[in-house]
Amino acid sequence: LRNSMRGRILLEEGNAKLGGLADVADRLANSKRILISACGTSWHAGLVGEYMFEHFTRIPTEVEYASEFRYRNPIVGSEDTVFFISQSGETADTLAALREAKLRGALALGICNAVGSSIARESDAGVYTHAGPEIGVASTKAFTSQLVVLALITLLIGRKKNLSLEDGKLIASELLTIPDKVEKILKLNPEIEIIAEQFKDAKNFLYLGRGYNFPVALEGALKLKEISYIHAEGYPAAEMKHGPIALIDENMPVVFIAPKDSTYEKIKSNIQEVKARGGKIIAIASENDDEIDHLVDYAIKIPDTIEMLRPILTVIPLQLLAYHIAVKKGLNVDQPRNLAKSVTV
Ligand code: F1P
Repeated sequence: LRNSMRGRILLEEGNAKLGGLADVADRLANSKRILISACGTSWHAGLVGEYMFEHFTRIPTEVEYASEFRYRNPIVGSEDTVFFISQSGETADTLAALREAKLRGALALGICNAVGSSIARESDAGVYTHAGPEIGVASTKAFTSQLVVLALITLLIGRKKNLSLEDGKLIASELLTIPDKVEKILKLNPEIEIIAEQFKDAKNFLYLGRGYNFPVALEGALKLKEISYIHAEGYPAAEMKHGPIALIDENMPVVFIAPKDSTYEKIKSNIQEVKARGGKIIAIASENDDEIDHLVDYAIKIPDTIEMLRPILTVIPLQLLAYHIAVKKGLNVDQPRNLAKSVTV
């Protein structure tokens, strides 16, 4: 995270070589469309990137599983930029999608953690997240670093496009506050461990969020699945009524990503709907939110930031929750069964 912050500072000084991205910045900013292609956790980072890019740069952006890219004859060409996000830089589907996009003339940009990896080498340009080696199979710090990089890229495109100076300054100054806020959240570890104890025997979990909190819900569910083998689903909170609500009873813990943002009022009604059906509720909430204590069983209160950077903070308690549940079940969190660090076939 701090390495990415250094990138931000260079960028602000106007002399950045953000992993070579500055050289292609004009083509990127003039793209007709941005596609983001990735797998697993990196795909969830891509979803956050879609929200950031469309919100601040107004370039139409789509996110796609790299594992589907080559099977659907995608319409991609020289006016498009395709980002390939991969912690390992070796994921076979992401690499195949990259080759396909390059063949079709798109600008192919990589966001990778592993220096010198195949995706990094074959991209036209890109950014290293420099999050350090991921020891465990499940991607965690790579995810938060990918989000920081996507915010930096939003700033880069924004500088070339229509981002207001005010917005730019706000994003840049908020980014500098993130490392201290992350430290504060990590101090909630004992509290999260106690919550994990209550839920370690659950058979299913639901994760819900709206807006920027939706990809975080997906990622929270994936972390739990990957390392604790508990079935978990992430949904946009508004989709709850279109199916998942049928699953809710006293045996279904529901995790709401519920910071005090523009989605808060709607999320509160979803919380009430779950409560009325006896579901146990854990909320990731803002540190100044006293109201939520009356609505949920457990509220994990974290420092706040601006909307686009919030996923960097809200995901951390979810990573810790999955970690503690897995440890309490006696599982090896670094080497979960059936999962490979790099899916190279
Ligand atoms: C993608 C990914 C990871 C997941 C696991 C399997 O990897 O799905 O998100 O945690 O390691 O692979 P990558 O392309 O980001 O390296």
